[in-house]
Amino acid sequence: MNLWPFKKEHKPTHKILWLDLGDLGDLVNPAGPHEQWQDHGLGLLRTIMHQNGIMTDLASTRAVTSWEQLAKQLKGYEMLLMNVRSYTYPVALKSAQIFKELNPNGLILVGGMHATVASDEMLAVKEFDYICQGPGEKVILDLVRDPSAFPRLVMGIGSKSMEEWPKIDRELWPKPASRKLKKGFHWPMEPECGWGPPPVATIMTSRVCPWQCVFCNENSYIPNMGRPSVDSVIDELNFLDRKYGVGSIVIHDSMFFQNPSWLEEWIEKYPRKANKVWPYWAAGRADTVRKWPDLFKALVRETNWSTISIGFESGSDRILRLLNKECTEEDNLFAIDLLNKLGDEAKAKGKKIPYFWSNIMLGIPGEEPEDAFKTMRMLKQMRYVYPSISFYAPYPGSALGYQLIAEGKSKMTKDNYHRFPDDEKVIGVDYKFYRDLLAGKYDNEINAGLSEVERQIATVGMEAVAKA
Ligand code: B12
Ligand code: SF4
Repeated sequence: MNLWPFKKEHKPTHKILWLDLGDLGDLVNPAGPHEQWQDHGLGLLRTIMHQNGIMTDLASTRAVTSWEQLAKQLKGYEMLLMNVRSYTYPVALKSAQIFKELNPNGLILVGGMHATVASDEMLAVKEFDYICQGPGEKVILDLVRDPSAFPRLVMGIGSKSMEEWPKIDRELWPKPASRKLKKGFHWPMEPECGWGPPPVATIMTSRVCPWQCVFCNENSYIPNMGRPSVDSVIDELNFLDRKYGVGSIVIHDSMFFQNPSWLEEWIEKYPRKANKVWPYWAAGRADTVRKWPDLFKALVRETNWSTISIGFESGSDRILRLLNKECTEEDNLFAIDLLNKLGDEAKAKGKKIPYFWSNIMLGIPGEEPEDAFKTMRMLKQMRYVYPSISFYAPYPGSALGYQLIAEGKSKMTKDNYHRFPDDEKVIGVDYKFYRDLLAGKYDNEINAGLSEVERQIATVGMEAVAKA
């Protein structure tokens, strides 16, 4: 097997090492496409550092298949940098321990979402020398130049607007690490994942979601930040297209469908100025689709918003309230009906049919069987849908996550921040019921609440969970 970097004996080129995180082997022989996606936090900070003359080497836990292989690449550095999310924390911890064994005088600087929401957990680990909470773009240079000028827990500083961010130099991202994976990867663009043709360009056009869903709650830990201009987003896409080729786009924003004036400008300029009106994946909310239906229709029809990710989460008002989703059953049904019509219209004209990427949560503490049946009924009313179903996970950083962790009800441990959609995550939730539900054992109850037409729409089963 060919492993990146293709040298037997690894010799550091620079003194600082950026370690890209993910499960071992994800860039060698990955389980699915999402594991191969690149890390914008690492890309942005590494670009800033290199543009300012602070050069770094790169390794990736995803590009090796054993800790021994990783260890070879960690030796001989003065500093290790990592972007740690909760789901990469176990890998970050193990890497830090290996790094310190090999480089006892080396410093480890970490930042990222987990460092932000679970800094206590990281402060208790002696291997982490500096832990940065929040955005790092305005602090990374000073911190790396002279860490001793900072306290161990560093307050990150972000840009006022994403317009100030340099465009990521995508060649600073890790490469696919096997010959097989290299073929379809299109590095430094990203591989196809079923939403649009390759090469895929992942981009971000906004950083913060202003809502406060209790299972997510982003804006409690990312300060507000302006969107980049529509022109600069299109310029970057055209640049990437000229240099590497672009087949489709994934807009990684937590919430793309916000700021109507920005979206109106996008509708006006993207079809005219982009080299091609590439299809894209992006996220919205059912309540705002209902609030701004004309905007939604124009985005789908005119800008090729072909995969619309909506966090429907539940088909039951009781649960939506519990989640502080600020969307109702009626909002959800409005959005579903609208996309069914837009899909039918596209089909009749022989055009590409827009699909929902429909995020659904089951196993929410307090959910009753009838709530779950309503969710399944809602899903069955979507005519054009990729269901993305997962069991609710109490992540640190979210209000409900913190509460369940404090009550000792979370089954997610620091050694394993379960991130697989069908893992059991909360004590007291009847997962057998949900597995039976997804295996079709309650289809009679579910179908009894549906009209004849709705009943004919595809059945949703356990395989949908695997796709999430
Ligand atoms: C894109 C994205 C993804 C992509 C990831 C691609 C990749 N390889 O990175 C995909 C779609 C694969 C994904 C999947 C998941 N994701 Co996700 N994802 C995001 C999203 C929307 C954007 C991340 C991003 O690029 N941000 C922009 C960059 C610039 O920010 P950043 O990486 O945080 O880096 C900044 C700072 O953290 C800091 N920083 C970072 N590193 C360092 C290092 C140092 C030394 C310093 C000083 C500073 C610093 O500076 C950077 C610049 O400001 C975030 C939400 C968000 N708004 O960030 C969720 C988010 C990270 N995901 C989350 C979750 C839960 C998941 C899933 C588990 C969801 C699921 N149930 O399936 C899966 C897990 C996937 C897996 N592999 O296991 C949570 C993580 C919660 C947590 N506590 O960590 C988030 C925060 C969403 C949320 N609010 O719940 N995700
Ligand atoms: S779940 Fe979606 S809408 Fe709710 S806060 Fe998170 S990103 Fe925003």
